[in-house]
Amino acid sequence: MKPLLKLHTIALIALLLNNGLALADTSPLAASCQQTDNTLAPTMVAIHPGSFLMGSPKDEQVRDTDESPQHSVTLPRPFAISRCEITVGQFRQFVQDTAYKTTAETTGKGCYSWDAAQKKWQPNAGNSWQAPGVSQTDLHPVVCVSWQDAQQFLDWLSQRTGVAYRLPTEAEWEYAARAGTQTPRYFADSEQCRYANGLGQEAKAIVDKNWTLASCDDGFVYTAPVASFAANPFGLFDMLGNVYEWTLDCYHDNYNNAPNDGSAWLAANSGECGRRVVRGGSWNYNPQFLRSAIRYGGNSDDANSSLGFRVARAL
Ligand SMILES: [Ca+2]
Ligand SMILES: [Ca+2]
Repeated sequence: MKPLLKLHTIALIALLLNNGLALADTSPLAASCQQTDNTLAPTMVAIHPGSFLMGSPKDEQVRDTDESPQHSVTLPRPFAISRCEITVGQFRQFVQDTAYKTTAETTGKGCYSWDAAQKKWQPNAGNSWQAPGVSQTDLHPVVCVSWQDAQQFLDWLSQRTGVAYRLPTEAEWEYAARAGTQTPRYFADSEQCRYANGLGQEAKAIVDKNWTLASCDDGFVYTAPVASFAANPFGLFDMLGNVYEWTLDCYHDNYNNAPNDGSAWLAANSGECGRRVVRGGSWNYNPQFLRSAIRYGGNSDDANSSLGFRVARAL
């Protein structure tokens, strides 16, 4: 088997080079999220084709019924996914180029934000990606962006680079997050603060006393600059935690009749396309809920200060 594996690896490297994608390197992490030869293009990681079990087993703690039934998915082709969540700086390039106004800014709904005094999420009409109510630099993940805003960013990025970018499908997202693991998360439970920005002891002051926090301190009460934590086995940062991520798929409340080839599941089988699947949990998530299988349907025009996105493309 070894020679075959070697050939496969060589072929993939050739594919990467042909597509102008960077292989994993050891350059400073934040800088590695953006290609240096094309400042518009996010750094992408090529993902091998393969099979995995999507969803959670019935005995996984705090799972929801929408993660059932667990089913086998085979992705027949390689694809690429951005190494990091899209940053404020990357989104700013788009807005500066197009004068785009996000749904939070145009609908009057603003952005759902964490009210640390009231200890609950509240719509805040004054909050947007530029002022999400938490302190952000250009290296933080962009938040307060709706699914519709993500589509506009992707259209612009595709036009400017000549490459068709899109959101990852839900199956691609979970395959990339699991990175070969079948456990609830791609790190040991005791290692949360090394791998993910979730709720640790640092967040004590902003959450209700009854909330469960990790026993460690991860150093970030709200969002962290992308790639502040260790990568998963595929070299992807913040798949769990930091900010939730939009995917392409319409929401279904279970996996009955879900596609098994990694394609996007849209309106078929009563998909709710006004809601899009959101993945990965966030800085505001109880450790038990930071899981590769967790999912919910967010209204496509909703903006939230714990919700952003990453991009994907075919190879
Ligand atoms: Ca945290
Ligand atoms: Ca994330």
